[in-house]
Amino acid sequence: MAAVYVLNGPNLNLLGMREPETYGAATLADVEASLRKLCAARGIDLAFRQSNSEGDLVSWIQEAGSAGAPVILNAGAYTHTSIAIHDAIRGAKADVVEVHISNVHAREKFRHHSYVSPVAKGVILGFGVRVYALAFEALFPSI
Ligand code: CA2
Repeated sequence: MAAVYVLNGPNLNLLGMREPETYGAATLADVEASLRKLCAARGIDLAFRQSNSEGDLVSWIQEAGSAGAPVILNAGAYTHTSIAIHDAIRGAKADVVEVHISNVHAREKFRHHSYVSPVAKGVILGFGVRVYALAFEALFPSI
């Protein structure tokens, strides 16, 4: 069975609980539920995870690579700091779609650089939590 990993980094467990003006009202559980529907309709296995720890994200990227499964990755603030995540993506050779809920380029300068983008297959950002479904469609086109 085809599989997809959806990996979420630090503080994304707070989605829908704070800063709705930046991140919207949907919770991470809402995002997971909508992706579970998309995956069920297509017979795709979903590994949906969140961690505040960089090492967990590195291990899960390696796991996806070993399974030959693509990754939808919102690495949160580690996007802007983590050479370890960059190296994990490069080493795993998994297709990674980088997503961000907010338009990071319209925000603080420190959010403009991504260590993920150079090793990602593509980047989708700024459309709220819809970026997850858009990334799914990019990986598993239905039209
Ligand atoms: O826009 C995105 O998806 C981000 O990856 C979110 C990260 C941020 O560090 C990136 O620059 C852009 C932060 C996630 C924190 O999420 C919160 C949600 C609600 C309340 C507080 C934080």
